[in-house]
Amino acid sequence: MSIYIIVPTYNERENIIELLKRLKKTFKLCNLGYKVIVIDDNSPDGTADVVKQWARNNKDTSIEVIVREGKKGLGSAILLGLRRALQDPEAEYFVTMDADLSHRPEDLPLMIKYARKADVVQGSRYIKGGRIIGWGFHRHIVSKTANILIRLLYRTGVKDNTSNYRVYSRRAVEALIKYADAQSYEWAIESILIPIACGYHVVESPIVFINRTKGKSKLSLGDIVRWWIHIIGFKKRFNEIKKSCAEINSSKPKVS
Ligand SMILES: Nc1nc2c(ncn2[C@@H]2O[C@H](COP(=O)(O)OP(=O)(O)OP(=O)(O)O)[C@@H](O)[C@H]2O)c(=O)[nH]1
Ligand SMILES: [Mg+2]
Repeated sequence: MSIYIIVPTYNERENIIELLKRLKKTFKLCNLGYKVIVIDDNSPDGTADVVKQWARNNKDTSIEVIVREGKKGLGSAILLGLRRALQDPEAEYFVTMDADLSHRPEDLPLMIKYARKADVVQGSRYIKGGRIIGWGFHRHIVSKTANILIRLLYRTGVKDNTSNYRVYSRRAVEALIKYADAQSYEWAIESILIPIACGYHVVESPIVFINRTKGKSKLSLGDIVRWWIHIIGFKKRFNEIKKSCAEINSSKPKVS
């Protein structure tokens, strides 16, 4: 079993090493192997160099760093990482998580356990056992209303549709690579709605989301507005993907 962890970074020098250390400890405790792909957009704070040096000092060959020439957005960074991971024929589980320690590595073993029976495991703040620490009123309102809207518009049946902490199966990643187009924060929406449009099984696993305490958020007001527009605007594409997947499935020979 091979687990790939895709981590997009932009100016995460203050967080990334703690994340790598905690991932190492977590996987050691549950005796699982893993690989990390960091996709850095040439962060001015030298995030990529810090990771490379840490991997060298610790003789850690499980870490790969891909550096792009400039800030090109969270969504395109994750897609590149997923594409890279898919090149490994042994890769079975694909994790996406933020570098800012909002997504705790300690929540991963349970998510991976659920991944044995699902195409997408959504790290969920809105089911029993899940919660959010450190958000102000405004962030709670944005997240809650976005989730209500997504549930109503797309009937996802999922309580938390917007955290990027997820585990995907191989075929779910293949669908994302085929259909996803999001360059930036719209990724969070497309990357759950595409597997759902394909009829893939999504389950939720509780996570404790902790608002970043170090480094700066890259999420601007403009990003939030574009995000809202995308929630509504993606509906047409969602229906097209649904149709395309249904056609592919119906043309596959049935196994009896
Ligand atoms: N490679 C790359 N990574 C990015 C880019 N924008 C954000 N990231 C990373 O994506 C992850 C999420 O970004 P954040 O700035 O934490 O955004 P957020 O989690 O939506 O917002 P906060 O709740 O305010 O932290 C972090 O690991 C960032 O470093 C980008 O343009 N390129
Ligand atoms: Mg964050």
